[in-house]
Amino acid sequence: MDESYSMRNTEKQVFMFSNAIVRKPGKSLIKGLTGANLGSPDYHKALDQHEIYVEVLEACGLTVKVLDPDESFPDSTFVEDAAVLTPLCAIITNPGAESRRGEVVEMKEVIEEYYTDIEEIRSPGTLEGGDVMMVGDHYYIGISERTNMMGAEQLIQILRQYGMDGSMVRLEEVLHLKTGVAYLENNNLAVCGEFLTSPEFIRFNKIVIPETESYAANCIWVNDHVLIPKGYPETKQKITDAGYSIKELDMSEFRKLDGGLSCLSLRFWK
Ligand code: CIR
Repeated sequence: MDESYSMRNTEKQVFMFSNAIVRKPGKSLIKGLTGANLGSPDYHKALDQHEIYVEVLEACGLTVKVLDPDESFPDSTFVEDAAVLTPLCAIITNPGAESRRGEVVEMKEVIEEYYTDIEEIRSPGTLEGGDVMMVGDHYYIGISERTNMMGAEQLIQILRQYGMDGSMVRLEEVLHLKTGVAYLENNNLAVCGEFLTSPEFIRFNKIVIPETESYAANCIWVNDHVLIPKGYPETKQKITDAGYSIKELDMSEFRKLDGGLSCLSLRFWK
């Protein structure tokens, strides 16, 4: 077992991410899936925002592998959905969105550079990484339009083989689980909308994100910083009050495609 991982469990120590994988948006981004009704993203603006995203991850201490754009998959900049990376193994997903299924082929090759233990979610199971929230060695899995029970069951089986575990959370209103909830370590959960009353999350200290700022519920903890989207003052105040150092990023173009901060990277420890 990975030494730092066992330390996490026995001493309740949070350990830091060392790496991230991202993919630059391609011009085909404008054809990405969306239910947002906010218009088409501006490709050049998206590229600039993505570049800053990478710089911020680097400023948080991560080594970032930047993949070239893949024009054949308009949503492929949202790399989070193609894999679930744990300290002990990587799981290649099987996206529920038909147009995104092929993204996993190249992602698997990239992940092979870092992991030897690689598992896969197989049809008819579907699973997207945006539906998977890691809390220590437990993974909450959203049952959504993209992730079905069979996909979630497969993931739980895999996690158990490696001494971890998972459980399912049903969602009705948002795209992915992490559209509405973010674990910020230290038992703190940023939470919005339908997840405020989820029995699964009763044990956490809740940082309640107001409905008017629901997009900001997709924020990410990166090595004691919390990255939040720019333009959400109440969220900024609440997370600052919880003791975190905040980094704000303009996410306007990715928001037009229902994409948030977590979706743009796979963050891990290799
Ligand atoms: C999609 O609908 O698949 C993309 N337009 C957005 C994916 C966002 N990913 C995520 O929340 N993990």
